[in-house]
Amino acid sequence: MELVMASLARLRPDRLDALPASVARPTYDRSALRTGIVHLGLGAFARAHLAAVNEAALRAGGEMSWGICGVSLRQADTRDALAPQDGLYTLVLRSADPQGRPRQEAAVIGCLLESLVAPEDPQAVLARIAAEDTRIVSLTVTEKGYCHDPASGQLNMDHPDIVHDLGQPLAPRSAIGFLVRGLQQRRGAGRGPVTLMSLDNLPGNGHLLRGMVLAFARRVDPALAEWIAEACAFPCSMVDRIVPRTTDEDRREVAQALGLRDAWPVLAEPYLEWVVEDCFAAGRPDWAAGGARFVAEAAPFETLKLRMVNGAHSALAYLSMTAGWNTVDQAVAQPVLKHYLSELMRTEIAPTLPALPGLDVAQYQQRLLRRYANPALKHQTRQIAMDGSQKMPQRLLDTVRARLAADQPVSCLALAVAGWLHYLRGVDQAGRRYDIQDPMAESLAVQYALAEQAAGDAGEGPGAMLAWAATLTGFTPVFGDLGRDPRFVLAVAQAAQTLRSLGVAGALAALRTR
Ligand code: CS2
Repeated sequence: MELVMASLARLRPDRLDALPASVARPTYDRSALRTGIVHLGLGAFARAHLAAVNEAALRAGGEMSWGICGVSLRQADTRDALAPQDGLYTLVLRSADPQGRPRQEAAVIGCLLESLVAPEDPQAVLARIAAEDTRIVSLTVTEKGYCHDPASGQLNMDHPDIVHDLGQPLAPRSAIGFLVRGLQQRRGAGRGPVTLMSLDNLPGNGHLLRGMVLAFARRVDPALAEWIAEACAFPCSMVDRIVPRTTDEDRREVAQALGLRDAWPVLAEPYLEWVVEDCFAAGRPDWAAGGARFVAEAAPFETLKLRMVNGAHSALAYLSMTAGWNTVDQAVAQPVLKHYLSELMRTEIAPTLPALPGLDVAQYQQRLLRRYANPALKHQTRQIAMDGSQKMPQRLLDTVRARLAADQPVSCLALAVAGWLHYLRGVDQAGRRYDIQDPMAESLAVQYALAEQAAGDAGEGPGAMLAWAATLTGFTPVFGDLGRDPRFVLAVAQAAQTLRSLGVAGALAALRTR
């Protein structure tokens, strides 16, 4: 197979005519496209979401000033893969028909005009942000890319990248550093304001980004901070599309479908949602042509999505890591887990959601379970399990807070939280070890060891798990003050106890019979 791959010609603009007719491709004059969007964080998600919607707007005859310059903040691998293809890549939407037969739709995306690698040439990135033609700077840098304290949402001024960037105007490392230093150059050159648009899974992502940017800018130059606050826009948005990491197997399959070799295609589910606040400082593309919805306030949509899609995803991922279920479809094929997720959503998450006109929560939940069950995605539970410290607050703990404030039970949510804590042991039920990938991995390991010690000191019996849960939920960077609520600590202790004594399937079944 490798030989076949190597012998195939590479995807390139002059070879688009060789593609099978079923593969969509740019229908606009790519050579006339100019860069209006600088995107920080050129991962698979941005290429399957923002770029796909932007491409649809161009194909629908949109303005030719909205090409994208993608920036990788760390590695050169995406640029290295895409540069020989002149930025072209394939987006494959995968699903299965009701009989489970795979279905897919492929499109070559053309709106990525340039890829930069920030550590190689930070000044080129700053120059792009400051360029006359740039009107939107968007971000998918994941939760940890904001260098904030997950529980409080404040910029962490002691974060090594922030400390570094405050002293390095021309060579920042963090997204926040690039934004502020780029805007500083922009203002210095007398250019107009831009829109700064976060597309990460964080509540009030626009407000959060604004807070981080202004906190950093105030340290650099208060007048700059004032200009940004007055002139730039920070729309919040809810983004939704499941995009698993591309594997070599995917590369081979895409090559077969294309008859050309694409070094980095992206695979995604067909489902896509993007609800974005219509406040832009310097215009925007007509993304509605690609399925985006413009609203006055994105908050209720964000809460719905973060609590349902991401909350249930994280619950599933941690329990699956312990149980040894490797992919999301494999996990939801377990009746006990599927039942648990339904109950979690129906009885504990849904009642905390803000009202959204026209939303049928039961239908949303059913569709979500079908999306998880998509057998063509092979979405790894370990991918979702990453960076739990950054994800827990908005995905599960805010929901716990809302339930406790209404004096409602939290047993399903507590099982998800206990699932995360249990996962931190780094070993599954069959004794297989895995790495904890988390920016707070070290502190979490220390806290975990303290919890084990506290449990040991408390001796046999229920007191042991209570001491364990109290120590772990006392980790304030993630739990804030939630660890001081005895109702929560008790619920987590009970859930952790059942996980330990009955295993994942047993604990899920026990919850069912309660
Ligand atoms: C997932 C999300 O990796 C994760 O943590 O929960 O990336 C999820 O697939 C998307 O947010 C779906 O829109």
